[in-house]
Formats: sequence, C-alpha cells, structure tokens
Amino acid sequence: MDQRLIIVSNRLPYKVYIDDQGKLKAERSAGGLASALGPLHDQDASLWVGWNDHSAIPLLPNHKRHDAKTIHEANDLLRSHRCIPIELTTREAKGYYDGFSNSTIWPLFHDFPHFAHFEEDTWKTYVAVNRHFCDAIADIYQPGDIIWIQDYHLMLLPDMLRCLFPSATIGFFLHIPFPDYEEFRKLPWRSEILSGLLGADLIGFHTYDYVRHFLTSCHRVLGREDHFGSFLINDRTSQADVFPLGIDYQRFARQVRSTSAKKMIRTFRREHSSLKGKVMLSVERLDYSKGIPDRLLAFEAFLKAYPEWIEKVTLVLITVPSRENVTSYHALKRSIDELVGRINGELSTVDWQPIDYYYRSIPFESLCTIYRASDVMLVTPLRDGMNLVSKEYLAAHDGTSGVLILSEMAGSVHELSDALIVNPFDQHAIVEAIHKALTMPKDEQIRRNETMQKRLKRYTSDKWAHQFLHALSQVKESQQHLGTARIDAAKQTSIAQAFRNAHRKVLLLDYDGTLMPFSKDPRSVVPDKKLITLLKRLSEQNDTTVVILSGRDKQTLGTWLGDLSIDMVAEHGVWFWDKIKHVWILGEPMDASWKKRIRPIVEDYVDRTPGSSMEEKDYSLVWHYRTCIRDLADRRVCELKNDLSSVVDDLGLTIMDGNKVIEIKPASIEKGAAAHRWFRDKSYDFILVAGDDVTDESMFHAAPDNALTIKVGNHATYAHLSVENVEHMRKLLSSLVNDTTPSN
Ligand code: GDG
Repeated sequence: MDQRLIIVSNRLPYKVYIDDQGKLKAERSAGGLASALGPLHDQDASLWVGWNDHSAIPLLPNHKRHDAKTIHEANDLLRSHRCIPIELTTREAKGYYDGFSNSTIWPLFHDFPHFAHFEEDTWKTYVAVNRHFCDAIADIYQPGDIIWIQDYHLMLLPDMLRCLFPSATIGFFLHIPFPDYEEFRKLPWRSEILSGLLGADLIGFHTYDYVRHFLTSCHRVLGREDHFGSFLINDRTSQADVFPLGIDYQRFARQVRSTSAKKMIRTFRREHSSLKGKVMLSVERLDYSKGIPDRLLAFEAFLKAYPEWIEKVTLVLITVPSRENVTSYHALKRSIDELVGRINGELSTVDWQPIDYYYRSIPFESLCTIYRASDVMLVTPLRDGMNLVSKEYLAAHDGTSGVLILSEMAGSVHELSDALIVNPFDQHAIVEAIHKALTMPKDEQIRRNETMQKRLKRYTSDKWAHQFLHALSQVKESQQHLGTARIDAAKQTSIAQAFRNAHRKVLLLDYDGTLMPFSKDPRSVVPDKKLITLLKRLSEQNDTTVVILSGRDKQTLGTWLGDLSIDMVAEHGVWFWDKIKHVWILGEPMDASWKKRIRPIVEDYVDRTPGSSMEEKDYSLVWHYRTCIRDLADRRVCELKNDLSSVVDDLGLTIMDGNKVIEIKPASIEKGAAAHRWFRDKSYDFILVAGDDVTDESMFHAAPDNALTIKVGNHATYAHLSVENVEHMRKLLSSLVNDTTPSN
C-alpha cells in the first residue's frame, strides 16, 4: 500500500512487561483486533495510536506505582514499534474508559440498559479524551494518510478529525452491536454520537442488523435519510456497510497440529475427563453480555434432566478477568463464584466434579489446546457483536469432529448456521442442545464443521481488513464525482454549442420535478403546451433521442406523451415504450405476488394518516403523503420504513424514498439500470441526464464519464451540474433548440 495507514484504537496492540532482568519489553497482544490489523501495522510507515495504560504494566517489586522514568521508557519502547501512546490521567481513564465507554455505551449497546449510567461527568471526560486522540492524530497527520478508527471508545473522533481535515480519508469500525432505535434513543447524547460517527467516510459493522439499526437511528434522531446505506453530507458521502470480522484461521489450525500441542492435548484430556467422559468448554472475558450464569444454570438443568451424564461430562469454565474497576463486573464475578460453588457442591461425586472453574487469562498455546481437547463448545452470549471464540474453536478443530453450540444473539451466527443454534434465554433449548451435541455421531459433526470451516478459511481477519480498506477507497473515489457546479449563462451556451456540434445525441429526462413542477394532486401534473412543444422540437433535431424516465405508471405517461416521437420508461424501469408500435414492453419478466403481503401494510398507513393515499402500479406500490401534516407524515415515514424493513429483503424488494412518496418495488428495478440501454450505446457523443430526486441518483451514478448529469434543485447529488428549478431546466433545454424564450 502506498498510503500511510494510521490505525486508532483504545489500546495499543503491544503489551509492555518487565523481563527477568528487570528490563522493559514489548510483545504483541493476543486477541482479534491485534491479529487482524497486525500485518497492516507491520507494513512500512503504518502507525497505531492508542492509550498506553500504565496500570497494565506490572509493577517493579516494592513499587506502588510506575515512576516517570519507567513511563518514559515504556513510551519510547512503544514508539520504536511505530505506536503513538496517548497519556491519560487516572481521572480521565476512569471517566472515559470505566465510565462512559464501559458503564454507559457497553451496557446500552448490549441490551442491558438497566446497567447503563447516564452521567454528565463521564460524558464530558469521554469528549475530552476523544479530543486528546484527535490532537495526537493532528500532530502526525499528513495529507493522503488513511485513518482507521476502531470501536465504541472513539465514536466522536471521526467528526472531530473531519472538522480539522475536511478531505481526510477516515474509516470507522464498530466491534460491538449497534442497538435498535428503541434502546439507542435512551442515550442523552445520541445526536452527538451519531454525528461523530458520520464524520467517517465509511462506517463498518459486523452484521446487517447493526447497519439497519444505525440507519434507522440516523433517520429518527438526526432526520438524515440514506440511499442504500449512504448519506449525502454537505459535499461528501458517508457509507454504512457490513464487514464481518474473521480470524487468522491457519494460526489456530497450525498450532494444534504441532507435536508439542498434541502432547498437551492428551495430557489435558487425561486430567479433565474421566474414563469415556466428555469435555465441554466455555471460555471468554468475564462479562455480563456473555451469559455465563445462564449457561451454568442450563448445564445444571441438563445434568438433572439427563442424570446418565453424571460423571461422564465436565464443563471447563474459563473466565478471563476484565474491567475489574467497573462495579457491575464485581457483582457478576461474585454470582459466578457462588453458582459454581453451589452446583459443584450439590452434584459432585467422590471422583468427579461437574465444573472445572478458572478465573485467569491463559497463553495462546494453552487456549488452542483446550479448544482442540474439548468435545463441545458452549458459546451462549446474551448479546455479542461478533464473537471470535466460536470461530477459533472451529479453526482448532480443522477437519475433525467437535460440536459448537452457538447463541443466536452472537453476530457470528449469521456465518455459522451449521452450529447448534440456541436462544440463550431459553434454558430448555440449551439443555436439549447439550444433549444433542454429546450424542451427535462423529460424521455429522465433521460434516457440519466442514461447511463452516470452509467459510472461515476464506473470510479471514486479513481479508476483513483489506475488504474494509478497499471499500473505503471506493467511497473516497465516488466522492470525487460529487461536486456540482451551477449552470450559468456561459455554461448553458457551451452545452448548447456541444449539442449542436455532436453527431448523435441522447437526452434522458425525469418528468416530475424536472420538466413539470410538483402539485398537491399528482394527476393534475399534465404537461402544458410549452412542454409538449419543447419535447417535440427536441425530438425533431437531427440524430437526437429524447427519453423520459419516470416513476409514473405507463397509462398516464402514454396518455400524456404518447403522441410524441420520444422514448419512455415507466415505473422506474419496468416498462419501455415502443414509439413505433405504440405499445409498452415489459423490460424483464417480473413477479408481483409480493404485493399481497405489502398492500395491507401500506393500506394501514393510508387509514392512519389523513391526506395520504396509495397508488398501485403493475410492479410497485406507492404511499403518497404530499398533502399530510408534516410532523405526522415524518413520523409515519419512519414507522412505515421500520415495518417494511423486516420483510423487504426476503421478498427481494427495496424501499425508495422519493419526493413525498415511499415506493416499494423490486430491488432490481431502478432508473440507472433502465438507462443502460442508452448508456451502453457508444455512438452517442452527447449525453444529457437530468433529474431532481433520489430516484434519479442511480442514473447519475450509472452515466458514462462524458455525460452531462444535471440535478434540478439544491440537494446533494452524484450529478456534476445543477440548475435551480424546473424553469431553469426548461430554459436549458430550449437553448438546445435555439429557443431561449421563458417556458412558463
Ligand atoms: C469484542 C466484541 C467481537 C480471550 N481470552 C483469552 C484470549 N482471548 C481472545 C480470544 C478472542 C478474543 O480474545 C475475544 O474475542 P471475542 O470476539 O470472543 O469477544 P470480546 O472480547 O468481547 O470482543 C466481540 C470482538 O470485539 C471483535 O470485533 O467479536 O463481539 O465483544 O480472540 O481468543 N486469548 C488468550 N488467552 C485468553 O485467556 N490467549
């Protein structure tokens, strides 16, 4: 990569420790993020900015805290690994990390609102620390750098950087879930968080659900509407998209194949399973989102429901210390300790105890050993952004048996559908899944794992990082085409000149809002005489094709414009007018059976929103709300989109937010695709494309580079040029036929 990459995350990817000789050393941390981005950071000139948490460096004997010299040395050491350490005071770390990040955002975003504290003080510290990060990046930033910010600790940073460097390339990835609007709206600083994120050019999430939640919140909180996940903000776009994080598959698969690992695996099994017994594993950071108590209770219920498994199965429970300064984690630790004690106390026999409990972090080699030596892995978080542990277990079982029981609340479930999927709140379901896992034939285990392993081998963490950066560069490239210039008198003359000089010309024109102004009653927007004359004169020019591309139904267009010698496209690209035979031709075979499901939903909105109406076209349904009270309409638009969002994907439909209309239509139908008939004809040396609303953006996007794309109105657009209104558009068209008289 030619450009310099600046990775930014809460922590740096190196752990500083003190070796046997008392010297400071740095080693790469284990864990998903460090291994996903490590190879990119290793490339020349890449930098990593993060908090250097001194409290994580072990203290020298007889020391209560690190002295300034040690801290200075640690920072130098990190800098030598191309890390930029950020210093935080104890108060800042408490407010920003323990406070706002882990006691407000983490619980709220994981559906634990009752654990979330909303405190002005910690919020202010969060803002201040994001500002420190911003300042540190500003010190090193060079034009052309790519900045990639990671996770929920730094959600304000994208916009802070955007204000300083308007044209910088900024990516953001959220590693935790984005909650649905009903949860998110509770956050007192919800607008600030969303605006902060929208400072990025590309915002990545693990799953489509999180993207959807984010888009809905942007609409409902900020009133911003997206176009296929992309927001137009001033003169740039901000795109939200899905990038499921993978793992370094071969690292796990290789590790368990080594001779030393095989020996360790045998020893582990000898120690942890009685004769013919099975080992079940549970390993993660100690966190309430991981559902550890519910899992223990389910295991207890299993042993009671299937007592034949007493002495035949052991649950190895490894919880890794995490966020020990946050109060809710203390209570959780206590309740897990008590539960393990009670279950072991009640069910243990002389030779066996059901749960082997460890509260510690373990080295990578041991983690792989334990993964491989376990017959069943229980991953039942109540909510988890992705969950890498579930993927790592499968990599450690490369080509072999082993059963994964996986919560449907983990992001990884979308990729690991051959696991035994459970609702983590349904104890009975977990009990039955454990039984099924323990009795599953080996060949079925291998078969199930194969499909999942195949995917994990391809979608590695490395691929994730490259895909994200590739998408970021694409967003940046598409922004280059966003600037629009108003067509003034000189430009109009040069366009007219180009038209006259060209050999073959095509004009692709939207109708409503481009050639005719809007009216309260869409049926009254009949073309006036001047427009008919203008279109007629244009179509009579030598070698000139005029095409009207409209969302309107074919009957209306045929009645209004059918006598002209022009091409027409109705319903955004469903029907094409044959101007010789005077018939409408279906562009491609289509199915309209979906209307049965959608019609009652739209009808319900018509009933509940006075002034609105439903229009039914051959292959789309439209909800019109131009004459409704604005506040009510805005609310209903959000509600309708929410209601539809869960069904449209399955039915292959898309929701189009037009000018005071919501249109539901097959996803494949859009004006951009329809316009290809003319765009692909390379003999046109003058191409003019004009439109006013969001449905026309796909035409601007698809138009060849030499096309003149013209937006009617002031909204942000992919078009290169713009005119103020319908009147100006008509003037421009008139100038092509030497008629500059006003059109109205
Ligand atoms: C957050 C999101 C999302 C754990 N204990 C030890 C150890 N680990 C390693 C695992 C794994 C990583 O830490 C944990 O990742 P998870 O994804 O399972 O969970 P979170 O820590 O909650 O991570 C999560 C993730 O970010 C990435 O986007 O998937 O949803 O919550 O790699 O192997 N590694 C070693 N010893 C341990 O004791 N060596």
